[in-house]
Amino acid sequence: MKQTLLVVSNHGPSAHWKDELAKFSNIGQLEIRMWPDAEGLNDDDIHYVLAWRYDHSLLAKFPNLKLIISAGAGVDHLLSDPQLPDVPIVRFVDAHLTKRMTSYVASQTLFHTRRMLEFIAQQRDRQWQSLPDPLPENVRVGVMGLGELGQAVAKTLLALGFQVNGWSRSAKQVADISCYAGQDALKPFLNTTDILALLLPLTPQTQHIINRNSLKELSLSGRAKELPGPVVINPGRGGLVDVTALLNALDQKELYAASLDVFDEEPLDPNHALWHHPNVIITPHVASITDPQRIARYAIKQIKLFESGAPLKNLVDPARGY
Ligand code: NDP
Ligand code: OXD
Repeated sequence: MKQTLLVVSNHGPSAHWKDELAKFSNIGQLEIRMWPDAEGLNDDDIHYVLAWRYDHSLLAKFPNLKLIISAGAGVDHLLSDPQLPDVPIVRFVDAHLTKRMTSYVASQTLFHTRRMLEFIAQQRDRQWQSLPDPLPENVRVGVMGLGELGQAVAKTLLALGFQVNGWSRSAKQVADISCYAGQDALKPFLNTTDILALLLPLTPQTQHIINRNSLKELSLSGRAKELPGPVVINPGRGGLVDVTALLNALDQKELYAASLDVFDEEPLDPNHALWHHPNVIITPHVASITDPQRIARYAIKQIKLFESGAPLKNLVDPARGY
């Protein structure tokens, strides 16, 4: 029987996604459509969906939907859909996605520890003044979330010579990384973290986990004197951070700098105060982009697994929220 994979996204995966999917789809009866081009299709013709930030309520229209594939590693765009169909969900886990994320966090960690914000400001004023920078071995980077991306980031930072702490829900053992787990360990983790990298999923438990109180706990003692203050790097999700508290901490000099890739509302409002803050680096949700060829190959692989009755890879647990 003919099967249909529908690609749904409000953030326009480019038209060539369809061609990429077609390249890997040699399972005969799979038709590929890009929403909203569903001409000639009925709602009950849709069996698989590849989704990235779509209009909630759309998926509920498809009574024969069997599997949802998230085109991103994060699934908050799906799990926040009040009418999400009760079918398995798999998320994107990919070596290239991981490499891009490690380079983003490493670049921002090096940028801030080398005090580049201040050098860029000095350059604007043609000012020639040296500033001391801390040795990596004297800087403690804390990675919140020790999953696919967090662990890879932690290992890369370790290889660059930084001290690395990690925090997750369940206990972990990762060589040479001080691992903290659970709510009770959050304060000691933050107290010994100078540069905080957020690689948590957005769930009801992690919403605004970085707030006025948690920011005050950062890097309480033992920070190298060459690092002017703690730093927050957020490529996770905008909702992890209370931005008002973050701006306040920057203005009070409790925080030295922030690198932000994700926001509650994207694109970020052109009038938002974050744009103008001298100690904030903003990138437009590009820390790690989904490569069309790789997501196409991945989606087709998952559909083949499903069709053959084999266990799916990277299944999401909706009750856990990620
Ligand atoms: P994983 O699911 O592999 O890892 C999530 C980690 O977060 C796990 O270690 C998990 O703990 C931990 N965690 C979840 N909830 C809690 C909690 N309440 N308390 C403590 N720890 C918790 O996800 P990935 O590493 O693949 O991705 C992380 C996030 O990165 C995505 O959800 C997405 O939001 C973001 N992302 C952003 C991109 C960008 O371009 N900006 C690109 C790709 C992803 P445990 O190990 O115990 O389960
Ligand atoms: C993702 C993202 O979750 O790009 O993969 O944000």
